[in-house]
Amino acid sequence: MPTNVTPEYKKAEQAYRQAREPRERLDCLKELLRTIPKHKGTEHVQADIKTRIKQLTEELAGPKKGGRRSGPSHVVRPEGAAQLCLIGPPNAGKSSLHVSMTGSRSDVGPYPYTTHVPVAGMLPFEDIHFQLVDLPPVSGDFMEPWLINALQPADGILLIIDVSDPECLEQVPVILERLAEKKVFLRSVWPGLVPEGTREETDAENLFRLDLPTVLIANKSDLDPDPEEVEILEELLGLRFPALTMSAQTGDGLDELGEFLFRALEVVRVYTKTPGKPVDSDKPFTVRRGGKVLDVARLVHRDIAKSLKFARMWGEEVFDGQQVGPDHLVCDGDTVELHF
Ligand SMILES: Nc1nc2c(ncn2[C@@H]2O[C@H](COP(=O)(O)OP(=O)(O)OP(=O)(O)O)[C@@H](O)[C@H]2O)c(=O)[nH]1
Ligand SMILES: [Mg+2]
Repeated sequence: MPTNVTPEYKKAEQAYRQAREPRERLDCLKELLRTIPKHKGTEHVQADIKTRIKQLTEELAGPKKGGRRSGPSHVVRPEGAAQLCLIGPPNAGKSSLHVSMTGSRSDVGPYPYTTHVPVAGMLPFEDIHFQLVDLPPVSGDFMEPWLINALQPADGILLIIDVSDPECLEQVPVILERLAEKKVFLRSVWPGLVPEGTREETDAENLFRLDLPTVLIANKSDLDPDPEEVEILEELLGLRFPALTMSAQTGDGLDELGEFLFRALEVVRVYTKTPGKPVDSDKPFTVRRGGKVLDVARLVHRDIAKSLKFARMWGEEVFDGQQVGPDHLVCDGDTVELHF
C-alpha cells in the first residue's frame, strides 16, 4: 500500500475489496486511480491500477470488431450463494464434473485443451445453488491470458486433478506457481474449517493479491480406487487442502461438494416475508456468517437497504416477531420482515 494515503483512498480500497460485480469493480478501480496520491512512491500501484482498468474495460466491452479479441466476455457474473472456479491440468475431468454436477453443456473431450471459454452452471444444494465456472486448463505450456481476470469474482477454487495420473505430482506445483506469479494464491483455509495449527501468512497489504480458499478434488477415482491416494498425493506435494474424492464417470462422491461448500463458506440462509403475508419459503437469500439484517436488505433491493428502519425476525435466536435493528446478526434459517 502506498505511503501517506488519504482517507478517501482508503475508502476506495475498501470498496474495491468488497466489490464483486465486474462493473462495480471497474468503478472502484477508477476511484482508486482518482484518489491515489500521485508521487514517485505510488508509481507501481498507479501502473497496476491502470492495467486492471484496461483489462476490465476490454472484458466488459465484449467482442471487438476486427480486433484481436473475439467471443464472449470471460468474466462470469456471480450468482447464487457463491462462485467457485474449476482449475486444473488438461484432461483432469473438469468439464465432465461440471456437466454431471450442474447439468451444463460444457465440452468434454478425450484430448487435452478441450475447454476454451468459461462455462457457468449451478450446483443445487438443498434450497440454494452454488455457481460453478468451468475454465480452460492451466499447464506449464499454456494458460489463457484472461484466466486470472476470470478468477477475480470467485469465492473459492475447485482444484481438480486426475488422481490416476502420476503426472499430477508435477502438474499441481506448476499450476500453483503460474497463479502465484499473477498474485493469485490458493489457500487451504476456509472460513468454516480452520484446520488446527494452520495459520497462513498473507500479505494483506497488497490490494491486488487474491487469496482463494481451495478444495482439492481427486477425480477419476474409478481408475484408482485406493481411498488413501489423495492423502498420499497431498503428503508428497506438501499441501494441506481439504480434499474430496470423486468420479465424474460413476458419479461417486459428487453429492458431497454442496454440503462441503455450505459448511466451509459458512453460508447463512435467510427467508423474507412481507407484513401480513406468509414466509416466502421457496427462495432464501444467502449471506455468510457474520452477515446482518442490513446485508439481507441489500440483496432484496438497494433502495430498501437505504431506507431500512427495523426488521421483525423469526428464528432460533430470537423470539417470534422480535423487532431488531439493521445491524442485528442473522442465523441460518431465520426469517426477516423488513420495515422501511
Ligand atoms: N474414467 C474416467 N474418465 C473420466 C472421468 N472424468 C472425466 N473422464 C474422461 O477424461 C477425459 C477428459 O475429460 P474433460 O472433462 O474434457 O477434462 P477437462 O479437465 O475438462 O479437460 P480440458 O478442458 O482439456 O482441460 C474425457 O475423455 C472424459 O470422459 C472419470 O471420473 N473417470
Ligand atoms: Mg474442459
